Amino acid sequence: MERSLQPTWAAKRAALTTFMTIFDKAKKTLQQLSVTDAHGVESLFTELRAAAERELAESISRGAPNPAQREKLAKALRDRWLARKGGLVAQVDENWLKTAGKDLKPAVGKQFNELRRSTVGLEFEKLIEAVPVKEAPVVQMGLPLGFEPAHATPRDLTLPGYRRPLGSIHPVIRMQREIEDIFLRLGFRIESGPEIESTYYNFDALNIPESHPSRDDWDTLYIDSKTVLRTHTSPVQIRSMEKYGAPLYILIPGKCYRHDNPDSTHSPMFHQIEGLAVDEDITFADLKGTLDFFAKMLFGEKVRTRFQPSFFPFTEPSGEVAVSCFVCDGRGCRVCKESGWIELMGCGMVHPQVLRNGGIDPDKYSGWAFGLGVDRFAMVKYDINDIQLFFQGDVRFLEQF
Ligand code: FA5
Repeated sequence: MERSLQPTWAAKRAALTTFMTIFDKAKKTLQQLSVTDAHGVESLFTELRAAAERELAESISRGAPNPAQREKLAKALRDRWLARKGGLVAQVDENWLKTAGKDLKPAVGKQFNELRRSTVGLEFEKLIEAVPVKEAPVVQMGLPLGFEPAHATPRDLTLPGYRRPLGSIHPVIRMQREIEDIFLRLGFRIESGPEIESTYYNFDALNIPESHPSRDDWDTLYIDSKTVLRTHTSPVQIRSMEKYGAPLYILIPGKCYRHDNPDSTHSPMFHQIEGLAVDEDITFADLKGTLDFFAKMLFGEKVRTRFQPSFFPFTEPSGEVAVSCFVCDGRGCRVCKESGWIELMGCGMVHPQVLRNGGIDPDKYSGWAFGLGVDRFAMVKYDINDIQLFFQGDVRFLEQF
């Protein structure tokens, strides 16, 4: 069938709304805007929230030349968005929420509540608190935006704009992603679990008895006698076994908390990554092979791994893995503290009772697990001598990554 070259009525309307500002759209009903589904509603509100955030951020970044001007600016901004009559939020209430059909009402209502929450910062008192009073800088060719006196000199459009510097990925998260990428290539999936955890998942299900020192108040941050800030990512082993059963190949990154005094290698909040593989015929050789491959991918082909016996209540046998120093190749240097080796992580074969606690039959399946400290990995990889630097938010440190 030949298609007409004349645009349809709906196409004309869609083209028109494309060129409307979000403030024009707030004056129309959803029907007039041809918004017929929840996705369209969400886009509209996202655009409006972004406009509110932008106006707030611009006012804060420009500031006002004196307290009286700040009051004027705060009042104008508040009225523009929050005035009961004619404010943008009120317009949205009238035109989008009240006129929405039955099928769209829940989506519009939800988005409207979110809009109200995100415009709280535009209340008068909040604006007075947030907008700084800044001395007007002396400029030769005119005044920057926001500093015009009443007898405004024409703006100098050749002045540089306000540049907002781009952020970068935090070094701990960068490290975490690098580790995740290696295991994702091996077919592992990423899992997560709650940071506020029950003592059952954090301790009991992992075979950690009442008498174990890690359960002491001195080591663990308790919310109440049965709830803790998780001390490791291992509880997600049990949660995932319960949820998915076997076979299971997962990587579990996340924040952990311990009653540790901050020093150069300890932080009360830190990051771990747990690895867990459960399948038929899994042996210690699989564990060794996988972790050796992992170390070579992360630190370079030349490194060697060393496995030494250790103890964790939830693995049997258990081990500590070290890697030959990737800086000095094992000869001894500052990075490996002259030992030639860098301690990497704890690991072992999943204890049969732990498999059972996760609902998996240990006569049919076996598994291995490891747990490593991401912050300590980042310290080694980026040669950082104090873990506290990661959490102080000092831009001079963070912008190096
Ligand atoms: C565990 O937490 C075990 N769940 C690891 C495990 C998982 C073993 C699976 C076997 C099988 P550990 O307490 O050693 O183990 O902690 C693991 C790593 O977390 C440490 O090697 C260290 O890198 C890091 N870590 C522990 N406490 C802190 C802290 N306060 N600050 C920074 N990193 C820490």
